[in-house]
Amino acid sequence: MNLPQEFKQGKIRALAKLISAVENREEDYQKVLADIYHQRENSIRIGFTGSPGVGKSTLVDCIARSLLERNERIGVIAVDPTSPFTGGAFLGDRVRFKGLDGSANLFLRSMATRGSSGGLSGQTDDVALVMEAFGFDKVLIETVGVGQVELDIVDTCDLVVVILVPESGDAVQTMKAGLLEIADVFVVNKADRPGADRVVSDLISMLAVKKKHHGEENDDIAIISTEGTNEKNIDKLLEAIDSRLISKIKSGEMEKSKRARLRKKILRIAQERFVSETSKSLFETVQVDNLIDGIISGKDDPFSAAKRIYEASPVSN
Ligand SMILES: Nc1nc2c(ncn2[C@@H]2O[C@H](COP(=O)(O)OP(=O)(O)OP(=O)(O)O)[C@@H](O)[C@H]2O)c(=O)[nH]1
Ligand SMILES: [Mg+2]
Repeated sequence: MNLPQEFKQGKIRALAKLISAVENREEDYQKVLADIYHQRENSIRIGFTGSPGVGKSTLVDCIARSLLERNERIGVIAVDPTSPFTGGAFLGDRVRFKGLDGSANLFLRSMATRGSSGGLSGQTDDVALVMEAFGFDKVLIETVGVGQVELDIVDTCDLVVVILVPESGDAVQTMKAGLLEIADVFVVNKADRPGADRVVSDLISMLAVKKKHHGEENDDIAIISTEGTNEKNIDKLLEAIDSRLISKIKSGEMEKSKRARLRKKILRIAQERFVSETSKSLFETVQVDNLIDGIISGKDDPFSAAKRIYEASPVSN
């Protein structure tokens, strides 16, 4: 049986293979993605981000279980994981939730985007797409919150959960404006430790300031204290996620951000193609070594050389 057929029948093996093909940018992967693109039905992507060790995996694990109990099918992507999913709960569940027909309600995939040109928004987006086409109701994406990667998660997810811990106190004060912009739900995890209340009240004041400047739009951004390891307040977190999703859909914000993401995605795909094709043809036609000789001997410089290449190329006309 061929791969697309097995994929359509819900075979986990086919899902894993297709994800690998996408990750490795195998030949024709875009054609395969195009074929399955419209098999997705209203699935939702939720991003979980935060500094290393704040409890992202623990919370993703808890949320995944709760969603499974609601009979939702869940895909999980851990991007650049610094530590593996602990506790073994996921592995155990993966077996337990596996149907007799080889289908599964839970599928976990770790992936490395470090160094890849598409970064988080490229590859992860495509892997999530495969999971959605496979039939998962929700795809949970864990990314370590460092720099741009953290902010890129917005381009991949419908909803972003930003996780802090009591020790984040000072960090909240100096929190990048970007992080405040992207959060749909704030979690203060490890609330069993001292300082959680302080972080919560700092967040409340920051959101109030933001509201003053930007109007009412983030009225329903929840701040939830959790204890991941004790599974405490997971129900509250799930409620906050649910209600934020509903309000984003009702207000039209979801539609708007979907369109914005699609715009970026189309551009990125076209750009990738364009850059790879043009550079291939450039290096086939241009005598680069001659140019280098000219630069080294002092007759030419890299800027003028590049300008001439560009002006001689079909795109400049
Ligand atoms: N005290 C306490 N520890 C917790 C809580 N939640 C998670 N932890 C612990 O914090 C450590 C890190 O948890 P992870 O879930 O692996 O954190 P992470 O954010 O996924 O970590 P990275 O993926 O490495 O960035 C583990 O030892 C957890 O058991 C909590 O609510 N309270
Ligand atoms: Mg983790």
